[in-house]
Amino acid sequence: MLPTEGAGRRGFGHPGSGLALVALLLVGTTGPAVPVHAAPETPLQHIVPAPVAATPRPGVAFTLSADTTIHTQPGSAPAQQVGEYLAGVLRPSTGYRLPVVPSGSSASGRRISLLLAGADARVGEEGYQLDVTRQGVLIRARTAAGLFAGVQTFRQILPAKVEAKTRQPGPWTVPGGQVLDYPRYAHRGAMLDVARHFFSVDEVKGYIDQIALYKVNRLHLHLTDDQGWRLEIKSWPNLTAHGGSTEVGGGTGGYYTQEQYKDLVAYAAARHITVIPEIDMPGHTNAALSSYPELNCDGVAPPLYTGIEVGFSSLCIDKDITYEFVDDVLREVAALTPGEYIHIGGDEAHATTDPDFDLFMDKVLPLVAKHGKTATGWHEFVKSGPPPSAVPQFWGTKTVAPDMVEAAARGSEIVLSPATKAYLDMKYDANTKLGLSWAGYTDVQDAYDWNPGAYVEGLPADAVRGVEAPLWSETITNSADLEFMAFPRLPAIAELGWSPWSTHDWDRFKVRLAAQAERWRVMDVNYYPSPQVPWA
Ligand code: NGO
Repeated sequence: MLPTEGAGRRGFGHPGSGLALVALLLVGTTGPAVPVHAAPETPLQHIVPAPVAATPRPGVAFTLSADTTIHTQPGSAPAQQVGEYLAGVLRPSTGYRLPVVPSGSSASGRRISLLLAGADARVGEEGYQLDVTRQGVLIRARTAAGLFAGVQTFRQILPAKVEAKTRQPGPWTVPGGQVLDYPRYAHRGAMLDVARHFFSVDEVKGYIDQIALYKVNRLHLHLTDDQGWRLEIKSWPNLTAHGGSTEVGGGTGGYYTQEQYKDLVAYAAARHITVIPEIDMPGHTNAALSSYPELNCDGVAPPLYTGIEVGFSSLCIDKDITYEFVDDVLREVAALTPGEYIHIGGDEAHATTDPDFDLFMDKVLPLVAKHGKTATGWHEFVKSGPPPSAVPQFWGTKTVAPDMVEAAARGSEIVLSPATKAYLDMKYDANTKLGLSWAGYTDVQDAYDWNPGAYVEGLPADAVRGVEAPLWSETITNSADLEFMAFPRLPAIAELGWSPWSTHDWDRFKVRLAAQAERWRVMDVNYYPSPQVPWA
C-alpha cells in the first residue's frame, strides 16, 4: 500500500516484505512529500538530510552488543576504511571491540555489513541502501562513498550519546527499517575562509568531521586573501613567512606546511570529502604583494593588512613575473590536490580594470589546465569567458543573473552560494554578535527555504551543479565561533544539496533539525539555538 502515486513511482518498497508504509515517507523526486500519520516516532523520521525514502519496520529493532562485528566487502580497501571509520565512531561510546573483518569470515555475533554489491541501482555513485532487521544492519552501495553516506545515516538513527568520546551506558538500539537514498546534486560544499583568520589543522579537521555527518562532499578552502597567505609554496617561501604572519585584527596568523596540508586533504578524503583549494586572484592579493615587491607594478611592497575592506589589491597584470608566480603557485597547489578543481577566486577585482581582468584570466586559465586541473571561480570570472568546463560559483544577492544564464548556455554548470541564503557569515538577526550583515540577516528558515533548481531566473535546473555554504572569517576566530555560525544553517544547505525537492518542507525540517541538537550537545557543537526551531 503506497500513499501516493509519487511513492509508487519512486518510493522504495521492500519486495516481498508485505510491509505497509505506515510512517513518514519521503517519496522521491516528484510530487509533494507525504506525512503518513499514526506511526510511533522513529529516528528514521529525523535523518538530515532527508533521505529519498525511509520505511520503518514496526516492532523490529537491532541492538549492538559486545560481540557485534563490522563486516566489509572482501578485497575492498576503501570499504574496509569506511568500516574502520564507523568503528572509530562507535568504539569510544559503546566500549565494544567491534572488529572490522572481511565479509564472509566466520566471526561470530551479530553484524553490521558494508557491502559493495546488491544495492538498488538507483543509489548511483554516492547513494546507499540501509536495512535494519533483528539480525543486523546491512548497508549496500556501489561505491565506498555510498557506504560512507549510509554510515552517516546509521549514526543518526543510533542514540545521540553514541557520539560521546567516553564510554556511555547502552542500550545501542536502532529501529528496524529500510532507507533508499542518493543525492540530488554532485556538489555539496562547505567553504572555510582560513585567510582572514587562520584555523589550525585540528580546527579544520573538527569542521570536516561535522560536515561529513551531513553528507557534504566538498570542502573549499579559501587559502589566500589580503590578510594572509596560508599554504606553503616552496618556490615562493616569503608568501607564508611574511604573508602568513598576521590576520584580521593583527593576530599572529599562521599557515599550513605542505605536509600539514596533505594531511588535511587525506583526512577529508577518508571522509569522502574532496578539498578544493582556492588561490584568490588577481584581487584579494595584498598578502602576496606585501611578500614580494616584484609582484607590484611600482615594485614597492605594501604593508601587511589586518582590516576587512575588500577590492583594493591587484597583482600586476602587465608583468611577466606575475605569470611565473601564478604558474609556480598553481603547479605546487595542483601537486597537492587529488581533486579535479582549483578555485582561482576572481571576485571583487575592483582594482583591476575589465580589460586587465580579461588579459589576466586569458593567461591564468590555461595554466590551470596545464597543471591538469579544471578551474572554478567566483561568478565574476565568467566575464572573461572561461571554457565551459570552468565552474562559476554564484554568490550574488539577486535572483536575476543573466551572466549565469549565459554561462549555462555556453555549457557551464553552476554552483550556487547566494549570499542572502548560503553565506554562513551573515548574522542570524540584529542581535547576533558575530558575523556581517551586508547581504541581510539570514535565520535558519531563510537559509533553508529556497530551491537551488529554480533560484536564478532562467537558469535551467540541470545547469545547477550543486550548492555550497561559505563561511568567511572576518569576525570568526575559533571553532566555537565557526560552529555558532554553521549550525544549524550548514545542515540546511547540506539538505538542499542532498535531498529531493519533494521532501522540502520547512515545518518538518525544523522538527528534524531540532532532533539533531541532542547530538550536537554530545559532540560539543556550539550551535545557535534559533527561536525558529522547536528545540526539545
Ligand atoms: C564576499 C567577498 C569576501 C568577503 C565576503 C563576506 C566574496 C565572494 N567575496 O564574498 O571577500 O569575505 O563577501 O561576506
